Amino acid sequence: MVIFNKKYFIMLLSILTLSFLLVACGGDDEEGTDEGNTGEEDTGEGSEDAAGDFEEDSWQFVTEELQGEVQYEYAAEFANRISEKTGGAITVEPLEYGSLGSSVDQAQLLQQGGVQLAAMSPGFTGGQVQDGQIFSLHYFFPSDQEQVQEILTNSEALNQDLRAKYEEHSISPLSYWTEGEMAWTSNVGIESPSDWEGLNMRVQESPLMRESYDAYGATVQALDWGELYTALDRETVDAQENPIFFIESASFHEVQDTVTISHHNNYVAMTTANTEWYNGLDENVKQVVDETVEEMQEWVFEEQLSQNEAGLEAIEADTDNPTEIIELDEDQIAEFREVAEPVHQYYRDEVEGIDQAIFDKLQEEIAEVMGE
Ligand code: 6CS
Repeated sequence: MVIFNKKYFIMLLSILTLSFLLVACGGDDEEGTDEGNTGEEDTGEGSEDAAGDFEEDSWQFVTEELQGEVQYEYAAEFANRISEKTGGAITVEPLEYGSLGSSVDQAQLLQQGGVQLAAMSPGFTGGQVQDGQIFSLHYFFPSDQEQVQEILTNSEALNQDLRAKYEEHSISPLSYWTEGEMAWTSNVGIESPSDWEGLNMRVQESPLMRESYDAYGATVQALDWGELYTALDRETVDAQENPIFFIESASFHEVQDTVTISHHNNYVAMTTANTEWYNGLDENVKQVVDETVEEMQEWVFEEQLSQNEAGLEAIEADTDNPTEIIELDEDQIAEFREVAEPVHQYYRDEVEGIDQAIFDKLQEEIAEVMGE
């Protein structure tokens, strides 16, 4: 009995060992097959294997803002996500404002392919891409930022038709997003259109911005934001518009007595790629870029929201530089609208090179989102 058991035990051990070896070999085979499948179906999301699917590359992503500000933080987050999705094969270097010249220089650099990616404000190419000036119209987009984001994300007029216009100039807007509502800063405290009389307003390089402020009776001066603090301090310009986070971050409130919450417009930024570079990307890389840009819409919405909230709190808490915050009421806004709305029609009917179909389509899309 004991002997049988010993034999039986040895036999059983042999069978188990053999089975283990067979399973192990079979397992290897199966794993090999799985790996093959995974490789083919890999979405590229963060796996080490993803590196094998992507050739090593490095891109530059230039922004018009400094570290900590919305555009730069966007580029940094984008860089992290691209690196993660490509298993570290592709690195993206975020660049802050000033590292490659002025905002206009940066736009030109993107167009020439000197950088692959840029966060770009339409205001700096308004002279070239006439239709991009639609973002300069006052009281055209809603004031509700959720609605603005919905329009920017889903609009066909913007994401297809306007994109095609930009692409004629080697700029591919992959997405449009809001950096928040813009407010006016000044020393006079702007509460009605007549308060603009005699003020010199700082604008970006967009001819339509001139028309918008001309309608209120102001003069305008195009200036890069890097020169704006000094210009306001020396009173060579009297007023400017920007989202609250940027007013605080660039310290414009230190050299201006008032901030007017006017609800007149939003600060729209675009994630852009050089068109020839983007079109030449391998399909799997293009897919990762598109997917990341899409995901970033929600991320950047939350980012601007928290930066704008923090900016307002910081301005209010800055007792060394007291700033009066004026919020326009409905009647005051109606006064501004009355003067601003004819500029919409002027833009549509008079500005040379405008595609009226884009204006009409976008106007309809806006009305739909606003439930009008
Ligand atoms: O006013 C400007 O020119 C700057 N404002 C913002 C919010 N971002 C960069 C831009 O160049």
